[in-house]
Amino acid sequence: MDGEKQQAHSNRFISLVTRDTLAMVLAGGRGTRLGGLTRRRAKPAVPFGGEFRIIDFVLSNCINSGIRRVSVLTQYMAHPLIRHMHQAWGFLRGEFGEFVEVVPAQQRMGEAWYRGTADAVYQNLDIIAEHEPRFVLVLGGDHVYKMDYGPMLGFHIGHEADVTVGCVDVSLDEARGFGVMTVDDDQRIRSFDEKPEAPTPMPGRPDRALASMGIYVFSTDYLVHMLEDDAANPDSSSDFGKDILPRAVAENHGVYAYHFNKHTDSGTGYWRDVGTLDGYWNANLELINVTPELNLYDRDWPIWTYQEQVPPAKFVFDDQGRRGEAVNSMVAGGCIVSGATVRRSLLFSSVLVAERSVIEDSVILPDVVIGADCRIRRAVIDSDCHIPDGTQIGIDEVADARRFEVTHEGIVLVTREALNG
Ligand code: ADQ
Ligand code: ADP
Repeated sequence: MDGEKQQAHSNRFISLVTRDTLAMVLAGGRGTRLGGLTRRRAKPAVPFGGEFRIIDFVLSNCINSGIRRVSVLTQYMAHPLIRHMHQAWGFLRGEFGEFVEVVPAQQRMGEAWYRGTADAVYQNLDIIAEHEPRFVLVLGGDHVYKMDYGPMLGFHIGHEADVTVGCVDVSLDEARGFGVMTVDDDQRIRSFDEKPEAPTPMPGRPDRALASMGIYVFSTDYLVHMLEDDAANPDSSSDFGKDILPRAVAENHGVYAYHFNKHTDSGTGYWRDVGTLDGYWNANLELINVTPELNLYDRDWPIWTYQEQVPPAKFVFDDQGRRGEAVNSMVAGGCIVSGATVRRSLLFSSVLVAERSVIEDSVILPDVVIGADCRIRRAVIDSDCHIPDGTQIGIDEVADARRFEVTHEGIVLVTREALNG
């Protein structure tokens, strides 16, 4: 093992390790804090960044890290996700033992659907048995980030860990929504509390806490042992954050923290939990900045996805000679802006904006039609919405609140249900 510890930092070694890793992506959660955006699709299938879906980021991380055996575990509202997976992620070659596969919840271990995240993996232990990987990388399917998992696997081996938890530092206020840990000088986790009321700050950083990213490297034998034990305990909610990790720490197993921010070239590292509508709106509009933290132009780290073939975006004068334009905005293919103005907004594919409308600070999902003379500010408009001529959104708070979901930061979510209801 000592030799291996030393090798853990060499690149060749890491490529062998990533090849001996199976990733299991948890993509079944509902994501209720995204409100109407997840009423008919699981959160990992929510569109993001003009042409992607949230799950594309974690899957691209796997492929770009050299992990080419990936099972995506689905449950809630899986259909849009499954369709997207087939369209975008069917390109790996089965004959080389590579795959990105969608696993439906199928009650393999009895009558029950998945109880928690650990149970989702437990009910699919046969996939692990079939592939016999040395390591299992458990990943959440609902974060937007760029991360090379190779160094985290190297860290796991270098520390002879049973399980390694990816973590980031966040404000104490944010920390209440995450698993929060404390570590010793060797990065060994000494306490782990899921969503604590009063998060413990980091030493010397009274305003920050170390939060779990919900991603774990497990040595396979250890994972199997922990999950089988947990399954035999009727009092467990079978969740990694609530049950497995606190128990592993309490029983003094080798539980280590891999601090993502510190291991990136910039020392910061882009990672966003787009779990709330405010967070979702903000993370999308951040992409419009001149030098956004998330660089989608990085040829060394492509984000793979599926996009329908559509013509390039088009900006035209209307028949009265009014200019159609978009500034400080990103506009995907298939869009037409005719005699209308778009500012500081992100238009996904095939959005039509008609004469004299003005759109500002908004995120418009695919296939939306915006009629003439509309005024739209600080909104997220779900796919397939048809906004009638003359509609005002984000102008009159009281009127908005009567029809739509409005966040406490004043972002208006427009869905088909709300428009038609
Ligand atoms: P949460 O995000 O609150 O906290 P959870 O809702 O369990 O945890 O979701 C974790 C992942 O599992 C998500 O990707 C979700 O889609 C998926 N998931 C949930 N239930 C599932 C099921 N039944 N089947 C398949 N997939 C399912 C977790 C950790 C925290 C950590 C945060 C980071 O528990 O410790 O801080 O992630 O966001
Ligand atoms: P996603 O945006 O996640 O891909 P789609 O917008 O493609 O989901 O919707 C999937 C299908 O459901 C499409 O055929 C779409 O026209 C239809 N659809 C969208 N919104 C609704 C709705 N509110 N009620 C019924 N069907 C809808």
